[in-house]
Amino acid sequence: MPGTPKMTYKFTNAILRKPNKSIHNALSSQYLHPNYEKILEIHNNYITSIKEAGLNTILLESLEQYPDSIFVEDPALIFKNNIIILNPSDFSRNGEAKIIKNEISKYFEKIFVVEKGKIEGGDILNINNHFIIGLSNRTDKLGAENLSNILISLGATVEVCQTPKDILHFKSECSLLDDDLILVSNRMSKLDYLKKNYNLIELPLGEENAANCIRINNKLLIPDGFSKTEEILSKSFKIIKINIDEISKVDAGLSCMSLRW
Ligand code: CIR
Repeated sequence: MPGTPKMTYKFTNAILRKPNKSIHNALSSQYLHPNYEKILEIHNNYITSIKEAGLNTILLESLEQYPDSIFVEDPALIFKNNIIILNPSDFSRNGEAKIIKNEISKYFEKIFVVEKGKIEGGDILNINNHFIIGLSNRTDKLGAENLSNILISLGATVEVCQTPKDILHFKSECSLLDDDLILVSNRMSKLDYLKKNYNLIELPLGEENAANCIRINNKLLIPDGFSKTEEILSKSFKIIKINIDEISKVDAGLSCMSLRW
């Protein structure tokens, strides 16, 4: 049973973005097109759940020109009340970084920008003062190195790992449950760095799409429809379930729809 929540998931605020109709044309490895009305419903449930977990929410205006822009986790990272603007790799997403910088800088003490290389928030797992950055098709060595330099200058430690092939983002198949406990898919469970340093809960086979959860204070938001995962996690956590079917069509999970601090 996890103890009192510690820093990494002790949040008071969340930034989200209103859904855009152009999400119909968001990036999708399966070439699927989500329905805007259904996305709105998921997003509303998500906001309600985040509030239920105790957070104040800041809702940014929708950006029709950026189909993937509700996934605010990818262009920015928050650490110790500082905002670090990242560098999304896909051409269709890269412009989100500059816009979110202008929108949210006012909430933070200092602003940093990763100027070189490519890096997206989905590839960054934060565990208290430590960060794991997963190299992937969206995050390259230069981006990881530039972000590492910023994080180290702010007093953090960083480990750069390789995200297993064919997984979009490092956090697509793992989530922090507690300070030393990570939920992982079978593929992620084989990463030496995770095996060596953390206790891992491995998802039941066939339920890999439940891997992206969010621990917020004493609640754990998990995707609906994964009964075996729910059974395991509900033994230790207060669960809130959210249907993510429509955002799964564009390879997204729960963490990508908010920035929390
Ligand atoms: C993309 O391919 O960029 C979006 N369709 C999904 C982004 C998901 N973001 C995340 O997992 N952090």
